[in-house]
Amino acid sequence: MTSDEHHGDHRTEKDRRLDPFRVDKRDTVLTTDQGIPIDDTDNSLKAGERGPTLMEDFHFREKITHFDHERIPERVVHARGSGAYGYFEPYDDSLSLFTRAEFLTTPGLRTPVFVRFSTVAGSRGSADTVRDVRGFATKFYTRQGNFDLVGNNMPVFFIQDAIKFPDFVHAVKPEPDNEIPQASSAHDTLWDFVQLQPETTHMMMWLMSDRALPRSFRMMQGFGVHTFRLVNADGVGTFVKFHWTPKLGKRSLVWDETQKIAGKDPDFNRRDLWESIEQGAFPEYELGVQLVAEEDEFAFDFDLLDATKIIPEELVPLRPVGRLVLDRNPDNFFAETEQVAFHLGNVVPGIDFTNDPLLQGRLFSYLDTQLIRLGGPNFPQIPVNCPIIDVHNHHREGYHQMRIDKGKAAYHPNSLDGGWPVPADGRAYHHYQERVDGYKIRKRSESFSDHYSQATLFWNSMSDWERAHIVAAFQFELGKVTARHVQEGVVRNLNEVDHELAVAVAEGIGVDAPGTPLRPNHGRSSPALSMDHEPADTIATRKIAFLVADGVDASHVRCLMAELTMRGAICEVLAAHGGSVRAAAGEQLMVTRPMPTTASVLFDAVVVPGGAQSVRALAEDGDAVHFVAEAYKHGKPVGAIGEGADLLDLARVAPDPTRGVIVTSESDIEGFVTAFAAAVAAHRFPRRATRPVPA
Ligand code: HDD
Repeated sequence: MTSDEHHGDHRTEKDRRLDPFRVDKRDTVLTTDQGIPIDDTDNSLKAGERGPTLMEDFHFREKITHFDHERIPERVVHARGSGAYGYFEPYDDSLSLFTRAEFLTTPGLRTPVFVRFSTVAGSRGSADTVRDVRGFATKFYTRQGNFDLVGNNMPVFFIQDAIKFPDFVHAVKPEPDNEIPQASSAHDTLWDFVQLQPETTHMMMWLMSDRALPRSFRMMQGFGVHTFRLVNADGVGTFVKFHWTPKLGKRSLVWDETQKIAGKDPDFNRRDLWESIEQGAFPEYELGVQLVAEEDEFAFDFDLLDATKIIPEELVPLRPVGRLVLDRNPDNFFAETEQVAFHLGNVVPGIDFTNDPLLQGRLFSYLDTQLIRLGGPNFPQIPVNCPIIDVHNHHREGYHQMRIDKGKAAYHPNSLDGGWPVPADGRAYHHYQERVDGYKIRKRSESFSDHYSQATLFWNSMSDWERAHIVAAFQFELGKVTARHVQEGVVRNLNEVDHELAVAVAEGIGVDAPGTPLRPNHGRSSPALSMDHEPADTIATRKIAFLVADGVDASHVRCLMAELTMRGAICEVLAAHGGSVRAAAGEQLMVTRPMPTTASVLFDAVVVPGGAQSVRALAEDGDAVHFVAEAYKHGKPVGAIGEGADLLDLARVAPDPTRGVIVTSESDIEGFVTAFAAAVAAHRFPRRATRPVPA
């Protein structure tokens, strides 16, 4: 099969450019790296069958040497990631008033992209569902060169100046003496840093919220975080914030669930991304921008250059620009996802930087890190990193040089090689002409000094259940902290955010609650920050478990599965064993997977179909009872038909159609489908009273 056939008609220019590097092993024989055919790779060359291995065994030496050198340093942060290719397409040309960037302004132009999602703190092999920020890094292979938007799923950051980044990362990473804990912020050093560095407060509110527990990379936002600058053809600049909004809505897991998933399926988010693309359910996001005219730079009560601040959408609305679709998995994880090298300095004409000191520092760090990670200055030649336009300059040599640059003159200007390559014409990148004037000074601007107002804004914008989750998260994390003065320090900072929050956290961890509010809560909120009113309009790619045993009413299962699958859900039949069960009417019902190999935490919803014998058997099976109770506890839709209701009873789950527990008689399957699908679309029912449910 050719690559064209494999990828259908939707091949991007990037995809085509990867072809010469793709290696297909079909119809080949085994060779050494020098091309020498090999017929035995199972036995080393020895002096006698039981004798010592010989130095001259070039195949053995080459094989082992290559193996010994297979690892490269993992990323110092964002080590664990998953990537996918796709394209970006703008809706119209309306941004051309603000930017020369063609990929943002040419309707119908599909720009190839590679996106890498990641967690931040954990090692490359750590679990996906830890409490952490998620990276959302996009490389646009535009016709004007590569543009990298290296963002996160939270719109603010922990620190204001890049010089604090090593301190922050050292604090959040496993502690240096024993390298514990892995991929977790719940430990002394992080919270010590947090209590002493109040600029972290706003970001910590986000990190303690369910934003840190995305159900899927396909169901989380992305943010460029910094204020960047768009520059139009006349050289006029406009401040801009970039936002990605997922088409499937913003959806999160709950904390207990994430911890269990980390054991049951540490690849949960990675698998979800991979499988949805394989199944043709392509993740999609809308790019939106917030634009602020240069003359409005000082129109806000925060500094646009301060990366610990958002621009509330109620002040500057989001303007939709285009859509991002991820439609192809990489062929090789290491070659593509591991070797992709993002860098904030990769900008195209029409996009520029601001003096945000966090952004400025990143402009140094990303290039620097790739040099050590990818072993030298030629990493842009690695296929995933190459632009889709040809590259010409006088860079030469260095480790792993792949280009064979012809000619004598590797310098500019030259006459010997005809002066080539010549300086570009009007297409060239021009830096925004900003007047800069000031004393050299090692000082934070006064305009960066309000660390609490937006943390309060975030808190005020949360619904009741979101606040409860935030309080529980602070209690959990600080409950793991052993240094009492650190716990107290954090509570003191929280009292600057909101008195009730500080009191609730203090009570949970057993330190003295602050007696009085430091100041009245400012009372402002930004509804756009809450996840409580996400549209509940789709069940696409939601995973629904059907619990069955011999004697199940298979007609219900088939009918329900057909209806839910038609709406895009993924239905699986689970039984105590693999293979099939014998249904009530005598026919076989195929089992998708045995229950012991999976768990409720890997599904979005559960249905117990009718069939007296089946439900009796399930009632005897602790796994099945636990499955239902746990799904309920995690706020998931739970459905039962006919006798299925008995299993719910046993799991202490009472029917409550307003809170996602849908129970119906055998005669009203149609009504059940409608109510159950609506519950699945609503995702979770966090307002249930779940404390007494053991699970
Ligand atoms: Fe960073 C990786 C996002 C601040 C230094 N960062 C990295 C990745 C993402 C971000 C998504 C993974 C890219 C990939 O998938 O390969 N980083 C952010 C955001 C920040 C931020 C949104 C604040 C707004 N980062 C930041 C600062 C510094 C760095 C202030 C250093 C001064 N980041 C790095 C790095 C990494 C990195 C060390 C590690 C691996 C890499 O770059 O390629 O250079």
